[in-house]
Amino acid sequence: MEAAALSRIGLAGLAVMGQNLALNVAEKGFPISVYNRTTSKVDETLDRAQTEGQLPLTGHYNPRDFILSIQKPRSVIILVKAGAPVDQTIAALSAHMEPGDTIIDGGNEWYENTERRIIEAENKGLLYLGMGVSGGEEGARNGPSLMPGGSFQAYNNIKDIVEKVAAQVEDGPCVTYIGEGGSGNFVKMVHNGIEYGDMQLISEAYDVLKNVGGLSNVELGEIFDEWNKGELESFLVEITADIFKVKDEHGEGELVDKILDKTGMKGTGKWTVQQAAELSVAAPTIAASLDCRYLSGLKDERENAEKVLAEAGMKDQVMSVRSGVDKKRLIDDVRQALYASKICSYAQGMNLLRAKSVEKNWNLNFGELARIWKGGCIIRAVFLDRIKKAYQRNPNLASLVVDPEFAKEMVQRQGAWRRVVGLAVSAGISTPGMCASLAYFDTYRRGRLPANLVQAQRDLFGAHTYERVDREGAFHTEWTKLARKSG
Ligand code: NBP
Repeated sequence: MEAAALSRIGLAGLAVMGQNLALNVAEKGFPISVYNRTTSKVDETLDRAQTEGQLPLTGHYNPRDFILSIQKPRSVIILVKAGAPVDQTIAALSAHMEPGDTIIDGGNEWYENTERRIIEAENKGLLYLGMGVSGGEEGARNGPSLMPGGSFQAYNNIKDIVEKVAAQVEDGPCVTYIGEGGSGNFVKMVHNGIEYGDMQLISEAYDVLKNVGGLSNVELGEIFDEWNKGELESFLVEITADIFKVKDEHGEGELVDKILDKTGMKGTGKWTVQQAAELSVAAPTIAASLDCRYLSGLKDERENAEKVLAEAGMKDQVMSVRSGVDKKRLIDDVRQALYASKICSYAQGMNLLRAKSVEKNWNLNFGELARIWKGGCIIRAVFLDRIKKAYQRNPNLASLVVDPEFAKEMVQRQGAWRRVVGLAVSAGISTPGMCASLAYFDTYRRGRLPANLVQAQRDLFGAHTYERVDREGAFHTEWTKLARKSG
């Protein structure tokens, strides 16, 4: 009897991401073996492979048969829940793997877990990649953005596959070798942090237009459609336009108004903010977006606060601000405020990546990162091409804010940005992301800050010493004694 042909690659973990990525790989002409702990998902995937075009996909019901069905050196993608399930899956699969084979974890994994697993794999002679996958279900099926980091040799083993499977943009497939260690997971984590920031900023634009501008959902849908034709063109702006158009099938009006205002999260935004703090990198826009998710979760407390403060005499200022607003101008101002705020948010994300790259010696290529985010992923946007070019012009750019082109754009938009934030503050509509971005801009661009006073305070109560602007050295002053003497 002729032995069945071996598959080019294997994929274990057939939930949303795994199933769709496996079908994508098969559709690109690479025969693939699949496996899942609960075997009904293997059958589901086999059914889909048939109905979606008789794709070259074979199903396996135990780890041994699965591994032995793959040609050597074997490459196996794992797409299971991050954390312990990945270790358990590696243990089950690696028992049947041989030196030279490769494991690729495609989950949203904490980068240090990947670094630990790289060493564990090395001890067995196995190669290891931690590969960020972005784009959700649709991206996995039709072309995600892929961020593989770890063994370069492992990357070369699957390069032909991932380059075909990834989203394609005019300057190539949305995949590149990110760097050593857990760099692929780290980059994916910061991508998600930036995604938090983008979503927060868009929700603030919506809040200001709806409440200060008095715009209806129909108008909002039209405006976001319009914005999606210009500098803000992006997946998130496009889907936001669509959201405003969906009617509620259970009642009057649009569905968006019926959704409970509590945002869920899975942890990558929190990790991003924790890492920013660890590395002493300011990421206030991303942090504001995380804080807003926490506050959104306090629905009952917020409703109570609204009541208590109304009883204490709090008046709603929205109507009085709205009456003085030129709606057309507000819409244009909010577009500009959103764009300028986004630049600052991306500057924070990129600088976090740079700090980590220096710490870990990853040698990240920021232009390439911006390029592979241009397609497939949730933050894909025309604007990323400008970021790519900024880093191509100057790979050592201190901040996107000081790239000559972005600098010009921020200066042009700062008037509109300040008007929007000012109006929102007077109306009592919180715009923490836009405010954080503007404060970041205004702090970063000022040659002199009030940090001199903080240094004086630190020296007064803790003898922490201070430096002077006009002479070298560390100084300490007996502030209280001198103040009392002269006072
Ligand atoms: P889930 O994160 O929901 O995980 C479900 C999969 O994990 C199933 O295949 C399940 O097998 C398997 N699994 C679990 Br749970 N515990 C296991 C164990 N102890 N041993 C073996 N398998 C186990 O799947 P997903 O939403 O497809 O996401 C996969 C990864 O991709 C995650 O890291 C996720 O964060 C990441 N990601 C997801 C998205 C998205 O949009 N969903 C986007 C980007 C990245 P079972 O069927 O036997 O229970």
